[in-house]
Amino acid sequence: MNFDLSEEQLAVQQAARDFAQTELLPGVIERDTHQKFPTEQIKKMGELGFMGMMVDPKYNGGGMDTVSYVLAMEEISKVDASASVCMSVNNSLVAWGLEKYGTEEQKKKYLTRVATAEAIGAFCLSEPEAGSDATSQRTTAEDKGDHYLLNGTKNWITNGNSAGVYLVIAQTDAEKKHKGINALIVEKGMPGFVIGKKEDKMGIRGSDTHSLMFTDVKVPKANRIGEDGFGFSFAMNTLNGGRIGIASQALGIAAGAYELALKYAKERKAFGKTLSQHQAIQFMLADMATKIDGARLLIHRAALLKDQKKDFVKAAAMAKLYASQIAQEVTTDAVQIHGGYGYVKEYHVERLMRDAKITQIYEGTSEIQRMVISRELLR
Ligand code: COS
Repeated sequence: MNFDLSEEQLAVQQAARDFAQTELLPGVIERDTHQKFPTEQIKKMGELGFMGMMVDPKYNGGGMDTVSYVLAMEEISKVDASASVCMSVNNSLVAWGLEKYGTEEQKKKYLTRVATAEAIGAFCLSEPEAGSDATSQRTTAEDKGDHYLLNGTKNWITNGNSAGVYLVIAQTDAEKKHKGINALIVEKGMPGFVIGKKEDKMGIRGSDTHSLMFTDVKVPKANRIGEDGFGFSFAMNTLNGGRIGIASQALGIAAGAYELALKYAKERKAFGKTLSQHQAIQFMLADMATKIDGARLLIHRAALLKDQKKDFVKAAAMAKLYASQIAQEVTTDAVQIHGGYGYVKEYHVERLMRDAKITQIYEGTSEIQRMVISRELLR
């Protein structure tokens, strides 16, 4: 067992930390308040290689390992969870899915642009009546010979308006249930594809979450990922890895709030001494730091297993379940340590507390993670 990070991994971590402080921190409160997508920042993240970190360099990626990716995700999430969810979806769902299962033609046409965020990716599985129950897809992709005719509505789609490339899951043959589902690459601007309403969210307010409507959208057969009927497996396999990204986001949110609380506790005085000299606060900080370390170890193990091409499904689900849980607890404690200041926007921790909640919901709720974990334990 080796807990040391390589020089390259440390450099990636430092670069992400620097970027977050210099490029993401300014304006993060305003973007949250006004629900403004970090367009310029994501563009720069693409140029710096944060948007296709694990992609092969021949498709414009960074060729890095998953451990480097989770380190960068943690640093970006400490400051701006809206930017980091865009980064997570782009890297671990869209880029990974295209690279692992796409044809050479699809990789050249789409992955090369997704990896640099020239075209941001979106992953479209959830529907108004199919979130956790993902096999109940109502969106249909009717087989018309050389193309599919796509009809239906997708909900809560991250990067919904800012994306250029959409991976859409749809039912082709309902009789075959989940084995009749396909994953299609849809481009923004295809006739019949309309971006629907933007959600007004509790947290990650800088990220653009939309519903999407498809009416008789003609998607060429060449845009199907994998064999006919592979769509549900594609979605499941992709989400297995995506959960490592969201776990890292939850960890970063927790760690960001903890770092702010630690600093504040050393500065703020009450009853003639700093907060950090009160045992009540010391014990809170100890619990927060222990939870963060526990989450980090689970995440790094899941990332390492993935890099070693070993089975990481249970490890990823455990990492997401735990990291998202402790993100609730740690951010709430960080607000508590800040007292009244914690409840106002300028001190950042209230935003982190709001941002933390979604990590227990998207890319598989905590209940779904428990299903995944217990199935692995009991099979
Ligand atoms: N990894 C790979 N394949 C998986 C899988 C996983 N974690 N979980 C299920 N599958 C496969 C199964 O092996 C099965 O395929 P085969 O019939 O070829 O063996 C298929 O998926 C259907 O599985 P199952 O019969 O268990 O389906 P269920 O409807 O009972 O449950 C769950 C599937 C609940 C695990 C699935 O619907 C799920 O993960 N839902 C959450 C989806 C999600 O994360 N939504 C958020 C949207 S993205 S923000």
